[in-house]
Order: sequence, then C-alpha cells, then structure tokens
Amino acid sequence: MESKFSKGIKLTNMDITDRFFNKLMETVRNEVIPYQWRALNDQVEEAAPSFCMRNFRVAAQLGKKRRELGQEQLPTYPTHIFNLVPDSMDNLEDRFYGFVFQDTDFYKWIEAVGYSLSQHPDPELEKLADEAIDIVCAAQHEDGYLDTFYIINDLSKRFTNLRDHHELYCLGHLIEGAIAYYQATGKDKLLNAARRFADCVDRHFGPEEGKCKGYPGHQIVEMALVRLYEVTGEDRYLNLAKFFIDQRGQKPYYFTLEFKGEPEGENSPEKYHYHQAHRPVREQDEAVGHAVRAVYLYSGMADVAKHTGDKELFEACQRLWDNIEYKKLHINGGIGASPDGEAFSYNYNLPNDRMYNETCASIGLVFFAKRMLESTPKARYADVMERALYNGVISGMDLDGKAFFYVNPLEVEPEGCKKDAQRRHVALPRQKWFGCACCPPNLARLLTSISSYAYSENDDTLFMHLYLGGNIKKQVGSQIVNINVESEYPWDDTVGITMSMEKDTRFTMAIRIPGWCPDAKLYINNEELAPDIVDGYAYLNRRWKDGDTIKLLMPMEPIFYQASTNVRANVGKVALMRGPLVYCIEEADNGSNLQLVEVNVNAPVEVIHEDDVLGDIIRLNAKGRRIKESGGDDLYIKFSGYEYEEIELQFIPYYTWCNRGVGEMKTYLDWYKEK
Ligand code: FUB
Ligand code: ZN
Repeated sequence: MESKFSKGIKLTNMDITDRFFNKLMETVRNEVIPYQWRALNDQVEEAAPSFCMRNFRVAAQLGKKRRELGQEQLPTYPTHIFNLVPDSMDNLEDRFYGFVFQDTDFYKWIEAVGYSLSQHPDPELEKLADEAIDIVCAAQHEDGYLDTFYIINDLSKRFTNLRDHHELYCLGHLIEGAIAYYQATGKDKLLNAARRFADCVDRHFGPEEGKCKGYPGHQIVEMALVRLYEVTGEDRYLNLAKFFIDQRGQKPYYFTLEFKGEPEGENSPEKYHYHQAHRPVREQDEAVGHAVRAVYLYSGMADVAKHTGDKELFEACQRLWDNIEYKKLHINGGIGASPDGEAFSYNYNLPNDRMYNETCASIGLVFFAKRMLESTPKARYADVMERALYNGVISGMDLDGKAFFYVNPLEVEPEGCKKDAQRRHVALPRQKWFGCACCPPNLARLLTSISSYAYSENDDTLFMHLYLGGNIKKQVGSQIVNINVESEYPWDDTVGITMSMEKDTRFTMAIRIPGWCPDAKLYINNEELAPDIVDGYAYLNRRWKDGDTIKLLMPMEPIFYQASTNVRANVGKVALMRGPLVYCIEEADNGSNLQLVEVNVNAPVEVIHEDDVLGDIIRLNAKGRRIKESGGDDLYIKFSGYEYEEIELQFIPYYTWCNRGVGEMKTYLDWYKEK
C-alpha cells in the first residue's frame, strides 16, 4: 500500500473503439439488456420466469394496503422457502415467487443500463428505466427497508436469517445499480432509495450496544457501501462496511446465535467455511467456501483497507490473493473447483471436467483484481484479471448474447454431462436464462463498464492495465490530455498510443508488461526504451508533447503451458495459449473421441486468421496424432502399445467454444515430441 492509490477511469472519459470489446459491448447493449428486461418481466417463453418486477409490484400494493389497514390485516407467508416456484403461471397469487434474492435481477439490469447510457445515450431506454425505478421505489417500506421477499412474506421476520437469505446482498446490488444510474443520468431517485435502505441497515447493525452484530451470508454489501461512501462522502457507510468485515468470523459465531434452535450439523464448521466466517477475516490465508461470496468479500476488504489505510486488512487480501493465484486458479481464470457448494476446493485440486467455475466467480475475481491493482499496481494482478476476462468470463455468453453458461468447464464429454452425477451441473448448450439468473446480468454490468477495469488513474499517472483501444481523456492539472490507444488486442501484438494536448505536460504513463510476454518492447516516438519496470509496470514519466507516440510490441507466439505438477488433473498435459487467450479443441473441427488425440509440442503452430461463424478470430493449427482405435469387443487386452495416425489439430479460442452445437471439447491435451 506504499504507492499512491489509483481509481478506475470514469466511463465518460473513454470512448472505446476496441474491436474486441466493442463487439461484446454492442452485444450486451443490443441483445442482453433488452432480453434481460423481458426476462425480468417473465416475457421470455422458453426461459424460467424471474418474477422480479412482479414481486416489486406486489410489494408496493401490499405496502399501500398496510398503510390503509395496518400491518396486522395483511396475510403473512412462511419465510423459510428459498425458491418458490408456482405450479403454473396462470392464477398466480399476490405473493413472492422465485429465489429470495430475485430483486437483484433488476438491480444488476439497471447497473448495466446505467453504464450503457453513460456511453450511449438512449432516451427510450432511459424512459423505460425511469418507469421501472418508479415501480421499485414504490415497494420501499416507510423506514427505508427494501427487500420484497420479507415485505411480501412477513416484515416482522426481516434480518432474522442473515446466513441464508439475501437482504444485505440485495442492498449491495441496489447500491451498485443506483450509483451507476445516477452517474449516467444525474437522476437520484434510485440512489435515494438505496441510501434510505442503507440507513435502515445502519440503524439495525453496528458495534453500538443494542444493535445487531450479524453480517451477510452472501457478501457484496461491503464493496457497495464503500462505493456509496465514495459517492456521498458519508463516513458511516464506510464504517458499516468495515463493521461487516470485522464481524465475520468472530466468536461466538453469529450464525449459531441466529439459529439457536436448529438441529446440530446445520452450523457445522463447513458451513462457516462456506461463508468465509470460520475465522476473523484478518487471520485468513486460504480462499475457501462459496467462490462468488469469497471474492466479493475480498474485494470489499481491499476497498476498506484502501480507504482506511488498514495494512493488516490489506495483507490478508494479499495472502488470499496469493492462495488463489498460485493454488486455486484454472487456466481460463475460473475459480471454484467444487460443485458442492459452488465452492473453492483444496489447494491444487483443479479438475477439468467436474469443476464449477461459475461465471460470476470469475467476474468476482476481476473485481478483486481491480481493487488490488488500485492499491498496489502489480502486473500479476492484471495478468489474472486478463486471464479471467478474455477466457472464463466471456465464455459465459454465446457469441450473439442469447444464451449463457453458469459453469465453465475445460473439458466436456456431452454424454457425461447428462449421465454422470458429478458432471450433471455442466449444462450444455448455453441456457437461455436461469431461475437463479446471477451470471448473465453480472456479465452485462462488467462488460458495459470495462474501461474502468482497463485503466485507472491518480493525479499524475494513467495506468494501462489492459490494452483496450479508444480515446481517453486525462485531466492533468488544468489541462485535458487526449490519449488515443490503437489496439487490435488480443489478436495483434502492437498497441499504439498517441498523445494530443495544447501545452506540454508532465505526467506518467504506467504501462503493464504482461506476464505472458516478458520480451515486450516499448518505443517512444519510435525510439526503443529501457524503462524502469516496477512490479511489471513500465513507468514513463516525462513532459509529454502534442503528437508524442508510444508503441508497445508484444510478440504473440503460440505457447504451450504445463500446470504445476501439484495439479494432479494435468500432469502430462499441455494447454495452448496465444497472448492472453486460452485455446481449446472442439469436436466440430477435430471429430469425436478427443481422448485419443495428442499434440506435438515441438512442431510449429500455424496462426490462421479466419472470419467465420465464430467471428473474426485467430485459430491455431498444430501437428498432432490420433491413437488408432483398438480392442475390438474386448474391454481389456494384453499390452501392445498404440498405433497412431498423424493429424492436424485445429484450435479455437476457448471463449468461442460451444457456438456450433454441443460436442466434445478439450483444453488440456496429452503431448509428445517428434523424434
Ligand atoms: O446466491 C446468489 C447467487 O446465486 C450466487 O452468487 C451464485 O453463486 C448463485 O448461487
Ligand atoms: Zn452466477
């Protein structure tokens, strides 16, 4: 934490021209946001209903009745049901349906809408959003409380099941959505609703005597409260975030107090690991439990540490980060190796075909990386952010934004995903929507705000973490400097930067040298440099003048990688990458029975530019061989070795897999060397 902090650039300060991300962002803007709106309103026939907007309407009606008749006149419903699915969509009752956290479907939608509007004004979308905000705000209880599950079912039970229910999670997403919409439009109706709910929570929880000492079962409110503090300047939001963080893991365990009457077992130590509440967070050094919750917590910890200068808390973030990066990270940036609890597994247990790797977990890892980078710019944080973003995050969506993966495997045998209990959670192909629809809207909010991940700044430095192309405005003293970044990343190896400004100005461009390319070269005005590289960033501090150029050259040879030998699943195997992209082979190009193919690691790999059904991409062709089938009708035969036929293996970028129907896929392959 010794260096000066930075902050992600404002979305309005960058006009993105990046071909790769522009396509993704346009897909979100034109497909995902409108589709999601229909999903929130249960208008997508082939998808599981969300009930989200309906729940807000029902809550508002009940609120009206409550005010007219009194709370005691209203019906109550049980609050132990986690996901209420009606038998039929006809004759629904005036009650809450769906998962307990269904409100967040809207909050994530409005966040993506906010980010999108800040870059692409769209009066029609804004009008729709305003109307939706009216519906949401009408549901808010007089004292600011806003969670339709309890408003509809039984208000007297609110905040009584922090472990399993998601009121504080809903508040977190509400805050994030409200801030995005406020910053895009200047309209503060939803922000005020978020503040009122945050104030209600602040009155209920805290260190003061008489207040509840609980903390959320599903984190996110911590980082959201820090954002609310940043936007409003109100210390109490930061203090509340810190309270939730420090309370977690204290003894006596809050969840045990909360569930006094519960049968033994429910509050077992595993449950505490699941919630990262097994120990005070400052003492934790291994990423455990539900992966999304974990990385949301670590992000909140990094935020609080940054704002309070809390070294001890930041050191805990660093230890947890190291554990993920060195022991628990799949090559595609996926985390959460265990489907049991959507959770981290033990160190180095990184299976290829039965892992979980939820899209949201990789997104959460990107959040965590962003915060680590803003506190201490180390290229390795950005390397992981990039690994996740270009691989296991965007594989969560198909190329036309109409279907989504919840889990992101590295190897697939379709029959196994249907018939093997350990792989059944790998739903093929991508799904139209999910009853528990956390991943698609999470993708939408991340992709629409991508520039704030790619670049961060402080008064005198612009950090380039990712090589996103576009025009950036940077305030330096009283002057606005325009920084134009031309980039065909991740396909092309050259990034060109041109400065325009009225007066010569001193500031620092801090450019990340990617971990995958230690031989990157930098040029200023076409002269090669040997800059100071600190923690993987080249710091170019000078008096810049109009027309100055920087060129970053990152030779992008295809490279085979092997995992640490501690990763049992991948001993004797290699994965192919080019630049930040992980590649895989699919049945569509290579036939079935991919267990029979091996790749030749010392033959040249051909780089092929293709513009086809998978988009304008680079494919890689490698020499390989296929074991000839043997054995006949016998399951076991006396050893005689295999016979091979030579083949050409066709690799595609991992994120494009499963866009041509369901088939086998492999990322890690057996290898051999030509004699
Ligand atoms: O609990 C809310 C969300 O649902 C989690 O973040 C996801 O992992 C899914 O379980
Ligand atoms: Zn998810």
